[in-house]
Amino acid sequence: MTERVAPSTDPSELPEPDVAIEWLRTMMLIRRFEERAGEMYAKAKVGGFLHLAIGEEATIVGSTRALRDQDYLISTYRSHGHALARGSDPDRVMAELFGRVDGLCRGRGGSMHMFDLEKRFMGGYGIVGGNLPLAAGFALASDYLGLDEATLCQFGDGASNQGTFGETMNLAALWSLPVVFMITNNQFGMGTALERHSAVTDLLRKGEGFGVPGMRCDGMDIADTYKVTTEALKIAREERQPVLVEAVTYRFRGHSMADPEEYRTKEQVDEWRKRDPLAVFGDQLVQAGILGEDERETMDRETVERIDQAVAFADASPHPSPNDLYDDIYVLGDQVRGWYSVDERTPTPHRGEDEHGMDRADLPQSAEHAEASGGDDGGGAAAPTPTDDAQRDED
Ligand SMILES: Cc1ncc(C[n+]2csc(CCOP(=O)(O)OP(=O)(O)O)c2C)c(N)n1
Ligand SMILES: [Mg+2]
Repeated sequence: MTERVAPSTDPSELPEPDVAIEWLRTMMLIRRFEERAGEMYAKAKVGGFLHLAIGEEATIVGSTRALRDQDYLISTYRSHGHALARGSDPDRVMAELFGRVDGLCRGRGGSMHMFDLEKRFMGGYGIVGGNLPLAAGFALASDYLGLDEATLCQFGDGASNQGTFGETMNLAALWSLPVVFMITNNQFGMGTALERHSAVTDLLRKGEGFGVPGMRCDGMDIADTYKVTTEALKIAREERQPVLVEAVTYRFRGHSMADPEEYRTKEQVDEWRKRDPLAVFGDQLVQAGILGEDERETMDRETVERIDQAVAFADASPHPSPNDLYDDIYVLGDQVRGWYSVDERTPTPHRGEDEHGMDRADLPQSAEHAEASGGDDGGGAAAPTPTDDAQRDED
């Protein structure tokens, strides 16, 4: 049996038994899901890329359990676990990996683009650092509408070097947005170790110069992650002060399924595996008398069966029809009104894409154009017209 390191949280700080068991069950669900996803990828059931978060379960579950239902969560391409932790149906998450119509995004997103608006899980983004400005946008919307919601934005240690990081920290602090930024510091950006990609390796300090204070949690310890994220969300929500949390964790698998892992030693991986969040937290619950060893095994067996069901569901779901290829690409005129919206679907560039540089007089006069350029929608501020845009270009 692998040697295990004791958790940093004192047993007296464990949550109520039913809460603790739910945390463990969710971490198990993510672990077993991820393992099976890797197998399905090897069997070519899953296309594209596949990034597993095995080892990072305590960071995912500890932080998301600090959220309220109405709060927003946004993460990266390593996000199957985030969808599951937020309560998305495992059947539909697996079907999304398989690219099937019953997938969370009807098979259009795949592994990197999970999205579940109902659960306020806003993705799933492939562009490193691309989710930070979006998170600030959600927080701005909540703030503007006077709603008591907060946003949790998770991204990697590598993403903290992106330009979007500084830009977003600045505006979030300037506009007092209710957002918590969490760096999932798993020690690597692809094959580059933290000390080789970031001049500042105390990542919690990277927001300070922008007015965003930092906190750190043990991302291998679910109770500590929960505690620190709860505190950060309270500050963001009540004091309108964005916070940066560094969750120190590790991924046990390669960056993606295509990673030969030549940049780290087996010894280092083994050292971190002693801190496996599922094993350590499970042990702690058994020692505290919250869970029997047999119950723990039963939970695991039930989890494996649940994943069997998800795979069967995904396999039985049809592939999307080629006829649907152009669905959900354009914003149609009857969905969002504006001069940019389109009113028909074609496989060729829509005429709307050519309208930016046209003189107003030459524009086709559809209902959408009439409304947006000062028509009778009574909606207050008029949408920008191509003429406005042309004017701005000249500036
Ligand atoms: C803008 C951008 N640059 C480069 C990449 C290629 N890329 C994909 S993942 C990755 C590493 C990111 O590391 P980190 O932010 O630490 O996240 P982790 O993969 O460790 O979860 C890179 C460079 C990308 N997807 N987007
Ligand atoms: Mg990383």
